[in-house]
Amino acid sequence: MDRPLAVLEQFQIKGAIESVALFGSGHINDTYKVETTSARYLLQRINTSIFRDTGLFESNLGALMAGKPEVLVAHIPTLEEQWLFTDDSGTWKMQVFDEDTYAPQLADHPDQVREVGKGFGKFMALNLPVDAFGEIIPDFHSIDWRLKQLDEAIANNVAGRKAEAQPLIDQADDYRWIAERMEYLKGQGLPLRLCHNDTKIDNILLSRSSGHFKYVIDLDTVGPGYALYDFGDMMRTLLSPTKEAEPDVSKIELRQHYYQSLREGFLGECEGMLHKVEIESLSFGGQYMTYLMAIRFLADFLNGDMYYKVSHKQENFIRARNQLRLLKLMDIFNS
Ligand code: GN1
Ligand code: MG
Repeated sequence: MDRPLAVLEQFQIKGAIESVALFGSGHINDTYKVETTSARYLLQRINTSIFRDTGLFESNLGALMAGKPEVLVAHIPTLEEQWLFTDDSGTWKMQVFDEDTYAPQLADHPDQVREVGKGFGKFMALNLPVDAFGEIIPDFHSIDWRLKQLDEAIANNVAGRKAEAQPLIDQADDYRWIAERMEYLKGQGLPLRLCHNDTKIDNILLSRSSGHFKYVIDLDTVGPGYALYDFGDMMRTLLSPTKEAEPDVSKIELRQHYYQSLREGFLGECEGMLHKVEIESLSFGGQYMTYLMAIRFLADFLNGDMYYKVSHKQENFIRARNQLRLLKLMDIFNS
């Protein structure tokens, strides 16, 4: 608690600090909610073992904030007019917290799904020049790189979990065609876009009063990508009524009417800028992102939970198993 307090003084905040408390459920960074006598903020310590290039992180954030887009929560500069503050306690950033908003954890109504789709559709429709941004985690959404990491994790078997993971490894093998399909689509001229690259349901803030979309949050991974990445990660996190670590695999479902609402919400905002090949590959995006996350969770399980925060030693196994189950349900999108 002492550290965030000292760090807070480095940002241009209003009012006297009343409270600072841990907040949220991200897997990577530490987030604190800050209340002052006149405003509410979120302070975040960036995990620099994952976001290593803080210079690029700051320039990406600056490029995003330059036009002060309405779809993004305002960020607070430091006293030196920078977006990040670094000292020996870490690298920190700060943003406004809007009390009228909430981040939905699970989708429970098609209208809510439409609003989430609308939010990330508006983000896509910003259509910011992709060349002004760098890839903060190189090859972040490259399925080839993720499969290579999985293969290495299987070969090294550092945590001795390979035998236990074998049924999941076998299921994952059946979907290697997804990598080939992606290559094919790139060959068909899929254009690079400025993507959010982490379009989970809880990275949207909805208004508590109206239920309508208010802001896109978690801008850490904004950078070059393909429209199907952003649409796909929404499918991954909105179509099933379950959390990533749901213990009961039989509860995983694919709600097709939610898929329709999601498409309407998203395309209603950005259809005009998308090429035919992008629109036609949106549902494949769900398969792509679900497969990618299955591989990432599985590799992390095999590596002994080096990357994702876990609360017990089965958690990454369960996350991978659940993604593979969802992926199986997405076979209906095979054309
Ligand atoms: C991580 O930390 P969080 O929850 O924003 C991950 C995403 C995954 C997500 C899965 C930098 O995001 O790619 O989709 O977990 N972010 C990074 O819940 O690896
Ligand atoms: Mg994130």
